[in-house]
Amino acid sequence: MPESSRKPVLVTCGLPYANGTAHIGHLRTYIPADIFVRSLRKKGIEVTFVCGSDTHGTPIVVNAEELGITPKELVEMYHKHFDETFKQLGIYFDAFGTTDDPENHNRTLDIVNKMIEKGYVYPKTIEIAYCPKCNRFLPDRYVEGSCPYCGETARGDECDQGCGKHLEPGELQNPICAICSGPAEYRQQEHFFFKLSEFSDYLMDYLSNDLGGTTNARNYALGWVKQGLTDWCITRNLEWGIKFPGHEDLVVYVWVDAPIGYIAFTEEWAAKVGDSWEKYWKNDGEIVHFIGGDITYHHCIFWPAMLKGAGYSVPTAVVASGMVKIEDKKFSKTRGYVVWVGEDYLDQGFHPDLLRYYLASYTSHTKELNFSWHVLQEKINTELVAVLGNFLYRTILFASKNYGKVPEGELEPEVKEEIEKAINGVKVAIADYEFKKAVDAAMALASLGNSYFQAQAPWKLVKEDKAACGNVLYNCLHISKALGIIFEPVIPQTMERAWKQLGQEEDLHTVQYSEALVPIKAGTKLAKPEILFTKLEDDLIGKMEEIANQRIKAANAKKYIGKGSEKEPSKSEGMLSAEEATKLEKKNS
Ligand code: B3M
Ligand code: ZN
Repeated sequence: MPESSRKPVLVTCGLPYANGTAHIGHLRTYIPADIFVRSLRKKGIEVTFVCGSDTHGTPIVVNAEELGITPKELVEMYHKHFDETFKQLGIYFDAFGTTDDPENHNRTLDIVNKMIEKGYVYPKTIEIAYCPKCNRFLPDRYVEGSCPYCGETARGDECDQGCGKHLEPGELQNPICAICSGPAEYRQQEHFFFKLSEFSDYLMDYLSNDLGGTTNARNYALGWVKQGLTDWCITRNLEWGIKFPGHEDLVVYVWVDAPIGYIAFTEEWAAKVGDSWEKYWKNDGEIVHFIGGDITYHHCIFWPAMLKGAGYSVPTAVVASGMVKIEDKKFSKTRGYVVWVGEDYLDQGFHPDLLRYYLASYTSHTKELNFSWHVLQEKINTELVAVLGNFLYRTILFASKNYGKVPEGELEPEVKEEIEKAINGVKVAIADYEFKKAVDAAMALASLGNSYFQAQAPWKLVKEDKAACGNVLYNCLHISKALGIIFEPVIPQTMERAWKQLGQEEDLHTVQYSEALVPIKAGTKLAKPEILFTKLEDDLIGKMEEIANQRIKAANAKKYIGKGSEKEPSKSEGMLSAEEATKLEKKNS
């Protein structure tokens, strides 16, 4: 079956919480997703790529309260930030909405009502943490205590410091109010539950036989189903959110309406371009979710059960990325082990493609990825500068100096074979979510180009036999064209520059892989050659390391001062105590 007859594919990325700025941890999911989308398009497959801001739930309300603004104001600010940042990085969503959009309110109500109609939702009186001093119920992040499973410090809905289990309201032991730090008590209240336990057999079958994506996601999820699923409390006592039908005092739990955002954003896209959202969510189009590994439970258990229960299509694949480390230390915003996309990277003048390249090529998608300025320097200088950039520049420079255009020539069979090998390597690897393997396959072609150029020594040949030399350059230029196409998904902006230098007029972003085998046209006028990648110098990397060290020191000092002080932790600095903040950071990372 030709690839282009594959069904349309909807690709989504885990929604960023609109309560903080973008960091490298976010990009570990979004950049590979963008590469995947670009690669599908290069295969001629119809793709829709959607994402949006996650705007509900306690993470948003807590942060807005700390800043003294409304949740709406908070999410508007960060939504704009994420939208702009993604574009700067070359990540273009077909729709980037928010979970507070009317489309999401409506779709959530529809799904919740369907689940109710089908008898999958029931009321139950449970114990909810309540702070008598603050006079309020304490959902999720508003309450801390110890995990009933492993004993670690945990928050209301998740054992975030220990075993990672999702916690239901009332499960947390020794609850403490996260606002006033006073002891909380449990009070009885009626809430609504989704009969997740009824989906065990369905999920077992779905996870074992139907769900594609990375094996880490599938295996974790199967393990949880085998342990036994308990029903899921889907309502919360909050003002901000999507009201639970018929109960003005309750909203749905954020993990109900957040993934429904994927559908709402597909609807937003469909309305904008006059297409159908149902082809993905009601029919048999593919649905591929890119997520961070820490939200596998929500995407492989809750989400397919909800969709199945409400009569919607379920995901075809869940692709879960590994965690990010910073300079070999566990990622932590509060401890300073973080790289902010704006202030630490783009604002310092680093090109977005360098980071895209790093994230795609450092290691396999499901493994832990370490970011280090030193490694960035080494990878850029020895791979992008010395191999890919060097080959493209020397080829275009030599050809334009000596011929001014693509000279006459014929593609040598071995060269053609190598190009085919590279295209196939890239296509297969990306289809398997093996982004590093794809980059390796593409880079092997650039290496081959360099060896070929070196072995043919055109700088000598040009003096002896200009036509033979022209043939060598013809082959090099054709390899360059192929490189532009196969590297475009990874480093789109830079490859577009190379593409123009090669005198190519078509839009590189819509050019398909098959074009990489179409011989470059002799006589095509070459544009002015320009260096594509410049070396990252020691000074710059030293400066970045210094900034990172200062941040870690400052974070440590803050912790020290916090501990020594007798006063309540100041609420001006993000308003949270160091401990609360660490937990929030962890969730947001
Ligand atoms: N907003 C972020 C996270 O927990 C969360 C993702 C929602 S995806 C539907 O990683
Ligand atoms: Zn635990």
